[in-house]
Amino acid sequence: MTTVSSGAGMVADAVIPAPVELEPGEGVLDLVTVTIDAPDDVTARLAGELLATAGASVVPGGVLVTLTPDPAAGPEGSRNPERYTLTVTADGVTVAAPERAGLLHGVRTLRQLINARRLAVGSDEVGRGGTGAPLEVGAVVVRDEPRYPWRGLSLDVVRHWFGPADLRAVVDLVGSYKMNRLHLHLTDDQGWRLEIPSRPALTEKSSQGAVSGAAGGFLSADEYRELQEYAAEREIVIVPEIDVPGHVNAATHAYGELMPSGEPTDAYDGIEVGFSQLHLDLPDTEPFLRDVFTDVARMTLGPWMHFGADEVLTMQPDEFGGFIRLCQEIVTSAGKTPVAWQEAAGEATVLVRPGTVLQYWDPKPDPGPFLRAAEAGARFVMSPANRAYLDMKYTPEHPLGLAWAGFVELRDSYDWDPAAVIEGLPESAIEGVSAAMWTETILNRDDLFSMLLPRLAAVAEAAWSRPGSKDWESFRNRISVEAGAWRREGAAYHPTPQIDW
Ligand code: TNX
Repeated sequence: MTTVSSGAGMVADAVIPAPVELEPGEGVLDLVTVTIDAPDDVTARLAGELLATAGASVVPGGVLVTLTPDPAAGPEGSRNPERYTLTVTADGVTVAAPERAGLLHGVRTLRQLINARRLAVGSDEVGRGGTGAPLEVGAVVVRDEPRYPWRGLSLDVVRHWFGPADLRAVVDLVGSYKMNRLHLHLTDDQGWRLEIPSRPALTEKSSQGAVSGAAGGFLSADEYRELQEYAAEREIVIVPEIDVPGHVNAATHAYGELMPSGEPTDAYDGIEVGFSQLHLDLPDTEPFLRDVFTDVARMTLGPWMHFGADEVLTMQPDEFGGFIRLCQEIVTSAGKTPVAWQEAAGEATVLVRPGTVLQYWDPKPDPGPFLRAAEAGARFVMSPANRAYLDMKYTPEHPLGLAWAGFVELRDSYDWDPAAVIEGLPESAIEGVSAAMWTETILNRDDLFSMLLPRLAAVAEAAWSRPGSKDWESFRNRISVEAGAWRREGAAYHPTPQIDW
């Protein structure tokens, strides 16, 4: 970040992910009370809610916070659709952006500036907001834009079930770090978590289980729509994943005709992977895939549909290739852009169509298949497990999480460049970055948040900020400031010794 330093104190140490440019000015503004002027009511309400979480009261006659459409906003010469400029002067606040996403990003930045000030005046703790101290934010101009368009979290709601209220909390969290995709892993061996109107048995027979006998659940079509609308208001797109042709025991438990024996498989509540599969040559397989993907496409507001393709350990390459081609055809015919795990690149033969998004998770010594896939027009979302799998334990002693990809401390999630993950991959093939949270050992919202925080903020910075703007020591400070907001909101986080809390 370009910081022209003056007397702005904590300002430069508040914003996560690090902005492109932050220029402190002269004077301060007290933001205890604010009045929001926005292009529409929904944006005004959201901006008000965000600033209220930092401790500002939204009232008539407060300091004016003006959100204004402006194509000239952002870093000089930027054409990035999410760019914004936040200007704080002694007279008021303006957020300018060409699109609504940028307006929200500017307010998110302002939320962090106020939060930093709130911490400094000692009104950090719950119930101590009424100290009467001013919330003085120093004058500043922030000009900002993201490095990558896809900045997300992939969340497994199968191994343990997280319902609409938890998912809305996750949407809010993701949004607060300017992330804009929430990918939901909705099906796996242990359960099926989305109502499919043409195939009701999927949720009737396979939604109630989870790992180790935990309670399951599913999103009804209405709940799924409401969640997507909630996310869309915050400029976050929900990406649904129906995982095939492996990880399908919930499907084969509901529909025996998907098995060569014609018999449904038993319910499964363990945590092994790679044992279940569909069969390309069975007559009921393709109709099943068409029904499911067509329904999900119809129910989905966003442009993407993820069809899984990971860890099919029991299948020959020919059959696997047939599935990858078929799924891309079905998803594309249903009007969506296919997304799949890296295995869909293909090994010897390229399997991907131009435009298909591959999610890279298992760092491989041979980049060949991925470079060939990129040449064929595949796009990449980077989720390298040793950096971005936030279900990995922080340390060997950590009570939650798995360890197959190693231990992932905060600094591991922070210190990496998405453009350097696959050697030789052109930067232009990178769509973005996604953290991932698998939930084999994650039982409830506190478990979930304590694994996400603080590491999600580190991955968000890897996705938003260019290497020249990033700095570990600065990030350590900014995290300790941001933690004031987590404490006030009662969000669980892991107090890693890497931070001076
Ligand atoms: C691998 S990586 C999986 C998941 C597990 C996860 C646990 C990938 C696409 N699949 O099935 O839950 O490891 O970390």
